[in-house]
Amino acid sequence: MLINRVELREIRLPLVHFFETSFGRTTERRIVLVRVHDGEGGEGWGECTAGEGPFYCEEWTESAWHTLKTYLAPMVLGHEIDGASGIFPLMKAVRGNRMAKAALETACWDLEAKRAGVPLWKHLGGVQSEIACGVSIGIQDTIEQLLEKIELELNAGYQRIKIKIKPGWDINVLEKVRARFPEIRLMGDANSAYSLADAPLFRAMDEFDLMMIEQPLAFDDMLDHAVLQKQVKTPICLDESIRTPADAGHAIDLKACRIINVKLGRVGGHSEAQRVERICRERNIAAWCGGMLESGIGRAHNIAMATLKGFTLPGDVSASSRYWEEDIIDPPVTITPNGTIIAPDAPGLGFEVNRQRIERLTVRQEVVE
Ligand code: OSB
Ligand code: MG
Repeated sequence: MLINRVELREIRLPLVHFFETSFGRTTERRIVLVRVHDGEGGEGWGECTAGEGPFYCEEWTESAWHTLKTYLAPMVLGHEIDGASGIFPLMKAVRGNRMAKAALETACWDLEAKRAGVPLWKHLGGVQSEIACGVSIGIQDTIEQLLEKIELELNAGYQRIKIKIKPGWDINVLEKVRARFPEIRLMGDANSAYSLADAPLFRAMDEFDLMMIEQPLAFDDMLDHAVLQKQVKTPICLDESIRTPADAGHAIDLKACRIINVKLGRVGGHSEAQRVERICRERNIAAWCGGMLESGIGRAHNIAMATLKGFTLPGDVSASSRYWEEDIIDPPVTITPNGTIIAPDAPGLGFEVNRQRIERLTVRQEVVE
């Protein structure tokens, strides 16, 4: 296989409801899409999961655009490779920038699966034809609004509820949510809003019987998380801290977490995600698929990844309609009444990319050949 053309596009896509975390509020996504061509009529699509600013991690829409255009696309173009697993190594000279790399790498996986005529999830080695889904609910203006949202998502069938927490929107909120919904699978995600000095707060959260608490401490830390995990019963789940398969191994060695959130962009694409999944599976650490407010293309890639055997807990992969008035794939992603998504049968991503709609949403475009 050989990539002879890489197309970059930035689209703007307004969210149906703002999404707020401890690091800020998003109302409109700026998404970089990548389309790769093999010169034989084959193409594949990928999505960059970087945010609009460098707040979740160092990457953002603008940095990914320039990195893809200036460095990554030229490194990949024109090289004969055995398959999509050969793409990540071609980009080795660029350090970090894994979300930019993943956008290109995942596009090549879609292309390869289409060339093979098989659904991407099977091509990756996925074994679950139906994946379990949860939702991530952002910080709301009032607790009443949050409770209403939770009710709505539970009625839709979602299997677990994650709420975002930050100082001032944590214990008080969890207490009310737990009182109203005593039985549900519930968790909190802090997006690094706390420090070890807050250990007593996390000990107090033990009484809410949370499935896990996600990334309570610094985005680049493992040692403090290991200290905190010793002091609390609730499992710690790492998100931001796990950027590579080596990170996953180190976090497990250090007992910094008991659960890992795997994000395709954060680890650099499908090949690296497969390695993280394998480490989790072999070392009995539960893994689940995280989300980054993806459009349909990134969402379809997440679904494919989440069919791997090690993804044993409900992910943050949910229906298109929770995010978008109209998605850029057809059909949009929907969930079953049991809170699952059925992996698609069609080759590659398994959803039709709506080019007309993408064309209308595009604010800039670049072709690297
Ligand atoms: O920490 O998991 C996170 C969204 C943007 C940045 C970070 C995170 C999230 C989510 C949303 O929780 C998950 C989703 O619904 O896509
Ligand atoms: Mg998170």
